[in-house]
Amino acid sequence: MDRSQSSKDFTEARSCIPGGVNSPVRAFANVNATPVFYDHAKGSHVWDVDGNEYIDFIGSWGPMILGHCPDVVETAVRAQLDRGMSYGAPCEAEITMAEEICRLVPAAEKARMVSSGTEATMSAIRLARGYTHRDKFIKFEGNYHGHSDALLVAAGSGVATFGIPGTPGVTAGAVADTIVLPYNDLDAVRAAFEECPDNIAAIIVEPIAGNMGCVPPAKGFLQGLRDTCTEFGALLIFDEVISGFRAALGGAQERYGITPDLCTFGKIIGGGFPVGCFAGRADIMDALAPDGPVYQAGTLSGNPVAMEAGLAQLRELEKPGFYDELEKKGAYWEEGMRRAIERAGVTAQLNRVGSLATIFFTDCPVTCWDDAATCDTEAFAAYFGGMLDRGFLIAPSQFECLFLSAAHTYEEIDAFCAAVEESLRDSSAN
Ligand code: HOZ
Repeated sequence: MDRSQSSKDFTEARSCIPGGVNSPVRAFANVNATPVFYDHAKGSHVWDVDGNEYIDFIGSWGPMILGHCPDVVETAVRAQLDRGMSYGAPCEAEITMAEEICRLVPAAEKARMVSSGTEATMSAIRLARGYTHRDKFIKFEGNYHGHSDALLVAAGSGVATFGIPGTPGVTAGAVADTIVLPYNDLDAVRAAFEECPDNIAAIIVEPIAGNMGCVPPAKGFLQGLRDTCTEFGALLIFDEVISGFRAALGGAQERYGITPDLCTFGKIIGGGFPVGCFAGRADIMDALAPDGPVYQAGTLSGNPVAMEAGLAQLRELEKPGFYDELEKKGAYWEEGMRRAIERAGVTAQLNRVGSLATIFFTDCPVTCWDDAATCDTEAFAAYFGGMLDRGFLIAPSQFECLFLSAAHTYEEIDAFCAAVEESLRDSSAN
């Protein structure tokens, strides 16, 4: 496959953009490849600047649950463009969006919009600290909550991909109150609270981890977090930037039946436009300015184009049977993948929750970061290269998810699994 124009673009990009990319994982640096520069995308397909066509299983890292550029979202965006692009002032679409979120998400009694997942989690932590008058919070190894200072410790996603132990620029002071514990380890959570019973403001957790690859919560883990927070007067924050409106219409909290105090969203609720949101119990949310003392603000927050795009997408997700069909496709993908792995004779683990999945190149089940870290990332890189050359886009890192969308057909999933078998055979033969 000729990708010479992508290579030229990457060289040019490196001269004016650090690393040639605006987000590190996109650089393909850990899969021994140069990035594909996209030209356009529609449904489950992407075309690059060399004219190559791919079936895409990245889906912009989650937002494109209907596939790229769905007609309903495009129509809503075009209609809004006739009325303005950014107001920096209240508009009715913001109310509709907040009402939708509060209707669909169990924990949400009030919601505030921001412009990215990073802003949402950063603001939720500040709110939790301001509300509880406590300083410390717990996060889990391999969970990624965006790149704000206090949360950038033992993080997943690009931090895990590039093996960055700590980030210069994040001061010791900024992370002094961040307690980092292993995912799925309730004993460690209990011990942290016993050591510090009165000063932990919150636990923030990806209820389905999606940034060390897909790692489901162990049975009882989320319930245990809920109970411990309640016992010690701390707040439970679900970071549903990935799982929100994907694991179920009401997110992981609906899927597992555990209601956090606060939750964060992004990706899907923007319909492909930059969006974030944090939501939760009204008495906590009311501590935000202007009603309360906890400050948070943003010029593009509640941007009308993003609101209309997100609302158009949410209306599609609410149609009867949407999640049942997505679940069915996920199960079909998993069956095909298990067959492909077996036929290729390689050792690998498959984790899947609904339309989120990861193949891990390791012989141990992956339930936490220490397990994920045992993966053979060179084997992943070879698999990635084989898939790319066969016209399939998957996340360029062992520590990210594969995203299925409603636009993927069963035939495309069959073709994907056949390509997996070939790629695995090729890479294990070399
Ligand atoms: N941290 C993001 C995925 N978990 C990266 C997204 C991107 O590069 O766009």
